[in-house]
Order: sequence, then C-alpha cells, then structure tokens
Amino acid sequence: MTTRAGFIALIGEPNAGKSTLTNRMVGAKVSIVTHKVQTTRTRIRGVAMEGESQLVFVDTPGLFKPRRRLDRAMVAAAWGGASDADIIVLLIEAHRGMTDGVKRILDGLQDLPRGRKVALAINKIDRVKAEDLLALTQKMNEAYPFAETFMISAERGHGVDALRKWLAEQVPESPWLYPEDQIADLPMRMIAAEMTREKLTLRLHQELPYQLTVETEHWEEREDGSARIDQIIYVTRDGHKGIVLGKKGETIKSVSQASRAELEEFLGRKVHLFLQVKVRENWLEEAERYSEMGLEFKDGNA
Ligand SMILES: Nc1nc2c(ncn2[C@@H]2O[C@H](COP(=O)(O)OP(=O)(O)OP(=O)(O)O)[C@@H](O)[C@H]2O)c(=O)[nH]1
Ligand SMILES: [Mg+2]
Repeated sequence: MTTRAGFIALIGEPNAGKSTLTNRMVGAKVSIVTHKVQTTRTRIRGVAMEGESQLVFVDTPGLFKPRRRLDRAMVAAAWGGASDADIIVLLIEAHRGMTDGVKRILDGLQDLPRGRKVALAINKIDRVKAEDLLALTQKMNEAYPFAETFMISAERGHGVDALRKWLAEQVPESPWLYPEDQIADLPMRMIAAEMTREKLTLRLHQELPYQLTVETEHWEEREDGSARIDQIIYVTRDGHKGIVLGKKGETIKSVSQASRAELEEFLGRKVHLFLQVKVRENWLEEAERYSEMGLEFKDGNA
C-alpha cells in the first residue's frame, strides 16, 4: 500500500475562513471560529484522512500589517507555517475579491522557496453570484501562478470534497505522520483555553478587549472520570476585568457554561471548569504568555 502524507498550510487575510475550513476538513472543531478578525493566534494542526493520504492542515493566524508585538508574532507564525508546508492554500473571500491585503500576501508568496505548490481557494461563494467568480479567478491567476483554483464554501461544504481529493493526490509519498485516529496536534490544555477565548469573543462582541488571553493553569483528572480545569483570563486593565465579569458576574458565568459544555462534548466526559480574571498590565510584553500560546516572543519595540 502506498501511503501519502503532508502538511497543508491555510493562509489568508483575517476572517477568510481558514479555521472554518480546517474544522470542516478534520470533521471536528479543532480551531476556534468567530465573526471577528484575528481570532486564531497561533498555528493549529488538524489531521484528516482521505483514502491512503493523511492531510495535516495547518491553520494559521490571518496575515495583515502587524503593528504590535502580538500582531508581529502572529504574522510570523503564519508565514512560518507557510514556509514549512508541502502545499499552501491561499483563502480569499469571494465577496471581497482581490483586496490590498490579498495583494500583499501575493507579494509575500514570491519570497517563499521556488517550486512551492500554492492553490487558491475562493471561499464564501455562497455570498456571490457565479458569474463574478470567473472574473475573480482570472484576475487572481494573472497575478500569481496558482497550481489550481477551487471555489468553496467552507461553512456550507460546497467544493470542499474536490479540494480534499486534489490535496490527497498532491501530498508526497510518505508514511503517515500521526496515528490514524488523531485529529489535532495541540495540547489539550491549549484547546481548552481556546474554547474559553472563543466563548468570550462571541459573548463580548465589540466590547471585547483585544488585550485578553486565556491560559489553562491547572488540569486535574478526577477518580470519577471527570476533569477539573482551572483557567485564568488575563486582561490589561481593571475596566476590562469588569467587562469580562459582567453585571453580577453574569458574563463570565455564561462564558463558563458555554465553554464547559463544549469541552464536555469534546472530551466525552464531565468537566468542572473554573475561570478567574486577572489584571496584568504587561502581559503583552511577557515572554511566558507567548510561549503558552505557542508563539515566538520577538525582541523589538512593542
Ligand atoms: N458566508 C460564509 N461565511 C463563512 C464561510 N466560511 C467561514 N465563514 C465565516 O467567516 C467568519 C470567519 O471565519 P474563521 O474561520 O474564523 O476565519 P479565519 O480565517 O480563521 O479568521 P482569523 O483566525 O481571524 O484569521 C466566521 O463568521 C465564519 O462563520 C463561508 O463559506 N461562507
Ligand atoms: Mg482562524
């Protein structure tokens, strides 16, 4: 039996649908998704099988012009994911087309090692008319020599099978890189922290402080088969703490309930989740916070 396996980096502007596509490919939620930009902060690997091919999807943070230290670390992680991958899939949004941000990414692609296979996935086709797609496809392919173009809806699943089949043929002959039943390569404590960050993002909308991070501080396996998970939500200001807690602690309570429910589903057992909010003015300048997120802490001005 000839097996194939490889890394497929999904890159694109923030909000393009990279994490939605990762989850759809894997068939489970391994990467958090929200309507907000800059949801994904680090590289997240999700594993999918297609015939004898193992496809390791590398979901990356969105690519944008970085300003702050955290932005820079996120963008560096995304390009790092792209340069390590066997195949790159650039996701763009059908209704937004070839934006300045997309053009900047195309420039960035020129700097990658030559001969790297790059496919284009025009996502969110459910939002446009079919005739608009042809013009966009043509324009994009004039700007960059894509190996193939796919039109997909990561959310609804259109075109995703064709993309998966193509990728399965393109990855190199290789033994599988992960056990057949593994779906993610991210420590459980981090997946758990991400779930809480997703619920906070969904709950807080425009109130959400950008300067917020969640860490799993303690994980205890209990004899009755349940897990006790303690997490800390770091914010930079007292005012943010109030926002996260909400009136009479209502916000954090509902976040905690939603996160716990999802964790229980993911783990298939009972979870006791305890959230604590801490003000830490400087967490965005602390190397330890970055390593907890799986990011590199880079020197230089914040
Ligand atoms: N209409 C439509 N919406 C989609 C589709 N795919 C993703 N979305 C939505 O687009 C938003 C962003 O999706 P994400 O998967 O979080 O995007 P991302 O590229 O991972 O974003 P960052 O992590 O911030 O870089 C969410 O609200 C998704 O539900 C699609 O095919 N059609
Ligand atoms: Mg994402």
